[in-house]
Amino acid sequence: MGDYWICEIISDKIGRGLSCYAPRTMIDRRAFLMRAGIAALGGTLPAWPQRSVVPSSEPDYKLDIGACTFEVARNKFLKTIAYNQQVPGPLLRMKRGQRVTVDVTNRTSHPEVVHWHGLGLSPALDGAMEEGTPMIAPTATTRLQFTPDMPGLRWYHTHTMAGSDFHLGQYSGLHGMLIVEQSGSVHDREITLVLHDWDGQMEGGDDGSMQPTYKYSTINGHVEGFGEPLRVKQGERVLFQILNASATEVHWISLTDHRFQVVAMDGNVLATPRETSMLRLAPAERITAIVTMENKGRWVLAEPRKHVRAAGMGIVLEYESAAGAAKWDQPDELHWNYADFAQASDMDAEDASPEVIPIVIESKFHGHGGAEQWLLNGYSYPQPNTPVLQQGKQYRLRFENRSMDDHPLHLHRHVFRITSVDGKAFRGPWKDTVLVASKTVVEVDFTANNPGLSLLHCHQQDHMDRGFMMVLRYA
Ligand SMILES: [Cu+2]
Repeated sequence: MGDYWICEIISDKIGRGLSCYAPRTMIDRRAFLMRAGIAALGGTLPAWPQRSVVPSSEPDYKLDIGACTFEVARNKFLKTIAYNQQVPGPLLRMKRGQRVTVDVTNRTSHPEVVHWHGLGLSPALDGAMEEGTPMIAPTATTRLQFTPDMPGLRWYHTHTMAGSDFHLGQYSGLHGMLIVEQSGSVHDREITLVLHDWDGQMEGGDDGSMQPTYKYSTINGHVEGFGEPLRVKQGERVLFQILNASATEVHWISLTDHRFQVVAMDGNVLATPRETSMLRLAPAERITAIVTMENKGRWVLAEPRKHVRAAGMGIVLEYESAAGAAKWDQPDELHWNYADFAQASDMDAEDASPEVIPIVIESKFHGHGGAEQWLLNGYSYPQPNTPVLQQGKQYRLRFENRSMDDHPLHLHRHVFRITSVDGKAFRGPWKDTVLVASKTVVEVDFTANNPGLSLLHCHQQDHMDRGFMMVLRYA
């Protein structure tokens, strides 16, 4: 068994360039020098595997979790943890129904776990310790095998706690897109955009709470004006695949002089696509949208909120042979409403009277500037009396947010349909994450069709770290 290099495996599967680095099975001088170089840049030297785990066959994909230093803005370097030493992690493309093997190596000094967000895998593979997924020990390699069954834009990310360390958990670079391909999409070009916020710190809010604030907000790991522009051609139909991988922040996206036709949300195709002037993505939400390129020029795609764009969240979109300064039109107001994406009734087999599971969301503060504790139905995780699902039955989660914060709620291993916001009923899109605004009630329906422990939690890192989780069980 000789050395093999990660780039050799990944380059034919993944649509972006990678640089070669450490061999998996042996430490040689070249790899050592590479890593010494990383350490010299200020990164932490990752723990070496004490013992090589050499699987009997080559995996389809490798994810290597380790220290990474990247250039976020010109001559501004950030240290983080990332997959395969790149930010965002490699874009994984898989085919629906085709079994894949993924080797994950943990070169950090703490246990790690990879959550396959939106894939509906078994609890042993899904990637949440609360469901019983085994953690990957420092220096260990774990081989995962699964068959992606749900087409569309999925993603993978760490599911560890961060506490007050803004280099850990979802604050880090441990996130990447996963596109499960299916035939039938009509577009000329695909552009992937991953949103993230970096270099955070906790700051006190007016109400005595502590909120994270960030120094950099990026698209694909770069601030506006640094890195390559998005390049398109006149007349193209461009498919945008957008993921908000921020640990805590809701983001908005607008593209000057262009409109988005939203064709899928959280990777799930909309029966009725909708046109909109801007997008809103809560943490973990994904939007797939087509933009027809019919206004030649150089334009800015950016977060329309000025302070977030000032922190870097923007990128230039450039038509072929267009010249001049990139143009930005500041939108006057923000607009996004799940109800705008109501789908026509199709009289399918959905139950008109699902069993309602009430989830009341509250916070408890511990003094001015102190940490809050999040309560679901009166208890922080782990709750003493969690809901028990009957396989095959329809349920309605009724989220009543009594807190002052908006929460992106994610149900693992299932998809749900948004069915009402603040008493207004509609047949909303199928999703796995929904933003429940402060002082509102949001209902989502799902079928209990995937037995096993399923984690329901706020995707905001500091909230889940402080008890905002609940495990649903099957009878
Ligand atoms: Cu939350």
